[in-house]
Amino acid sequence: MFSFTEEQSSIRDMIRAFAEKEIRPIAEEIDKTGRFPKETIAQLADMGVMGLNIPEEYGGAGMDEICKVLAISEVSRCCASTAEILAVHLLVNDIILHQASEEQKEYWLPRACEGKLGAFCLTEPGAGSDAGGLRTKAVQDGDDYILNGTKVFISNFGKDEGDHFVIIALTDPDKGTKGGMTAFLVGRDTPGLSLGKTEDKMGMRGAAVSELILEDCRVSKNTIMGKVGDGFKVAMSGLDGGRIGIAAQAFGLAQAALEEAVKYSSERIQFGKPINTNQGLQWYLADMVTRTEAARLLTLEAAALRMKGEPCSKNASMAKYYSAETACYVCDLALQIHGGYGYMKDYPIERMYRDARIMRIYEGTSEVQKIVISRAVIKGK
Ligand code: COS
Repeated sequence: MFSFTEEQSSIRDMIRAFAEKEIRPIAEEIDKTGRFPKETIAQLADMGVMGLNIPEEYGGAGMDEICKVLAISEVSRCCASTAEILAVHLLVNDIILHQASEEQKEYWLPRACEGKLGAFCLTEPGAGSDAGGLRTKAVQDGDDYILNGTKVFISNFGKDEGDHFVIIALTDPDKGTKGGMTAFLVGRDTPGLSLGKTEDKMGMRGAAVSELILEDCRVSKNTIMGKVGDGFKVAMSGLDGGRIGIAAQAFGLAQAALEEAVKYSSERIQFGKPINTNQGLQWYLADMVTRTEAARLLTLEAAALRMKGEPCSKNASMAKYYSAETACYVCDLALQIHGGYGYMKDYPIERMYRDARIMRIYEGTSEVQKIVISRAVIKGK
């Protein structure tokens, strides 16, 4: 049993109440229309949630990693798309906080707290699981760098969405992941940075995901975060925190699907009795709740380690892997319990089933998480 501080419990309760009142009622509509919930993001910013992991001196709420997990999971319990927007934004906040210069922090962090969205740009057409295979180049020209390349599947980027971008680019192609990549923090208005194709997705339809195109995009050397050559480490250590966020999103969604399954199976009468009086179905529910709880505890454990500044890559990957698999497992069984009705758009489980599927893929597939976990365990970490 994890015991929470007063601050952690109160953020969880506050966000649960807000999500029930404001997010759940529009979850179906934003899924159907693919509309970005900008009013929700503005409300979350007003509540301090968009700057949750930013210290008060930059306009944030100064909360810890456990609060982040609780916030994302409570939002996800009502709408996974909205939780994705929040999780990616908090990942970018975290990278800026830990890697940016003081000048960059003073400029970008207060904006982020106001709800101006951050996006993380690592993936490319030829660099998915092999993130080190990216081709976007940053060539130095005096005090500037010229960026050229294409980033794909960029969450929080759309026609009207996305304010600032963490971009990982090659500064020394010969060195690759070993000192050849650099992280840049670039604003949307930078000439040469443009919006490509916006994706039409199976799930997470309220969250904007697009291509980002860089064509002779000239940026000052002051946009570099961390040291030249440290970009892959910036990306990977940022993803440690990001994966904890996605794990939270995944167990929050699993919790939601479990609740739908319990409700439906209590009300649905077949053979003259509620279907949850059948032992086969009870065993489904037992597996669903046990796995959801295990995912939650793995995620909180990873968050607690990260909060203490201890190495957490293995734990973040275990949490992300297990939570994502659990979200898919629980949504699948919850749909099965709903029978034919679960396949129809009249019940929320149909949306949850689609939303869950990406969780085994983004911010590192389950297979990539297993690479990270096994490498750590072989090294005795
Ligand atoms: N924190 C800090 N540094 C890290 C790190 C971490 N979590 N993980 C790796 N690094 C460092 C390594 O220490 C190494 O540097 P040194 O040679 O100085 O030690 C460097 O980064 C290269 O690491 P590695 O050799 O492990 O890189 P690989 O090319 O083998 O890639 C995987 C490793 C597969 C784990 C990585 O490419 C990955 O995570 N891929 C998935 C990408 C992803 O999640 N994409 C989603 C994008 S957001 S939707």
